[in-house]
Amino acid sequence: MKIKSAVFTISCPNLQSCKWSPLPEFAFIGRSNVGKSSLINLLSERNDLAKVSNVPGKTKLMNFFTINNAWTLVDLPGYGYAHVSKENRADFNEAAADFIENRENLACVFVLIDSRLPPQEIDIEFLGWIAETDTPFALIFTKTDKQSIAQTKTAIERFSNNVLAELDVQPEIFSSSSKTKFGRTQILNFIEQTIKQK
Ligand SMILES: Nc1nc2c(ncn2[C@@H]2O[C@H](COP(=O)(O)OP(=O)(O)OP(=O)(O)O)[C@@H](O)[C@H]2O)c(=O)[nH]1
Ligand SMILES: [Mg+2]
Repeated sequence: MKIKSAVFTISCPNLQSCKWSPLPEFAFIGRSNVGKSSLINLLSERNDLAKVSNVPGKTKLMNFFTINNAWTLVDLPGYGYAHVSKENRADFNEAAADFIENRENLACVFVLIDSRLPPQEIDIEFLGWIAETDTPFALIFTKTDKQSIAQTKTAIERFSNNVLAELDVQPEIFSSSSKTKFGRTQILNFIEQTIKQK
């Protein structure tokens, strides 16, 4: 897919303030600092579309970017630094949870996992939660440039055997590096296919 245009449209603190849109939306969520904003910049081929930072918790609002006037990337706040919700959902941003459960035109949520770490409790909890919603989701193992291909493969296998095996739904799995651009084409192809199936 060629990216002809990538435009920031709106930031929303909650679902109610998100404008209705006919365009399919693809959202990115994961632990703070996992690389959500960097991946959005990689996919859109824009270095500074989404704000990247070394300070975890940089993205606090839900940020919307319209691509090719045809679909939307949504940068969701990272979990792991948010407060625990009152309804005892997993420990992640309540607005993001509401968005994932109730946004009508949400086509897919990409859950980002740091490929260098053993399965993290908060990721396990989040996946357990999202698998119980009707929302389609896929996984992206990030920062693959920081280790060997074999190490990433082992990490994904370990995650699949220990975490995904427990879920009723089996998500697509991608890996990525915003430094080497690895994974960009596969993720964009998946987005393109998902839009066609709508
Ligand atoms: N080497 C490497 N560094 C990365 C990669 N992706 C992100 N980073 C770095 O990781 C840090 C966090 O990246 P962000 O994209 O801001 O992470 P985020 O998930 O949006 O973080 P929050 O908005 O705080 O939740 C930055 O210093 C990035 O440069 C990657 O693929 N490879
Ligand atoms: Mg961010």
